[in-house]
Amino acid sequence: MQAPGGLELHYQPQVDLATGRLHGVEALARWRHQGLGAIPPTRFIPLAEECGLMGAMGRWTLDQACRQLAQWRRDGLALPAVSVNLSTSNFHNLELPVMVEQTLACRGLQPSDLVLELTESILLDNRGSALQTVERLHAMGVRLSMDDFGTGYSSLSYLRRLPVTELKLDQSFVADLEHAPTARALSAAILGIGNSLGLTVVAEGVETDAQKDILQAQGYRVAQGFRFARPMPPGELPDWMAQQGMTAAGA
Ligand code: G
Ligand code: MN
Repeated sequence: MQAPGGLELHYQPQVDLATGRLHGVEALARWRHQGLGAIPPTRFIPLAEECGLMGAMGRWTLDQACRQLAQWRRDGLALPAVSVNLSTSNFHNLELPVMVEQTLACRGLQPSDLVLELTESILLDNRGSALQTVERLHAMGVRLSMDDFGTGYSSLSYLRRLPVTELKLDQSFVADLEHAPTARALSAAILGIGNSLGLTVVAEGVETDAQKDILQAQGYRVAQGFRFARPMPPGELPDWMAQQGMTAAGA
């Protein structure tokens, strides 16, 4: 599948704090424009949305991330899963589950190899198609992760309606952990919610040792952020893993 001009995926490791192993990698879109340089996702995603390009972008991202995971595994890397960010409009497409199934089959992957990140905004639309799509994906065995958890406007009741298996603690909480007792209390509370619902909670945007230590003391198992690695081009991941002592398949 051809990449929309200048679009590429970088990958950021998610680290299991207890074992030091990889929990997975998150695929993050980057757009390099010939004249304008690097354009941040906060700018090009709304643009793509406006231009009706999100369908094409979602398809490309999904295929690209799956292709890359399969390639890394052929290269002998032990990578449990890849997380892909899809937009709310992608989840409104009732053909998404079939597309995911075909992509996984085409790349020789299992549904459990894929995590789809969504935001609670998928429930703001009451057409019901997003919920249907999400339920079908869940039934197929694809895992769903709630991104930016703790920052939205809706009530917690959406956790009862969406079959997610993972919450991602928003990086704004992590940024304040060292200095704001409220942020610490909220991150502990969010882990409590996750634990009591049997969900994995991933702390995002971990930049410092102090943040990592606080999260670990609170019982967080998985963290992601510059403290461990920046999002990197796929060619750099094998070296990063080797430096961390994460080399052989199944290790
Ligand atoms: O929406 P989502 O949470 O998936 O976006 C994650 C964004 O945060 C990515 O664009 C990624 O590059 C960025 N990011 C990843 N790790 C860190 C970090 O440790 N600090 C900051 N400030 N940003 C990060
Ligand atoms: Mn994300």
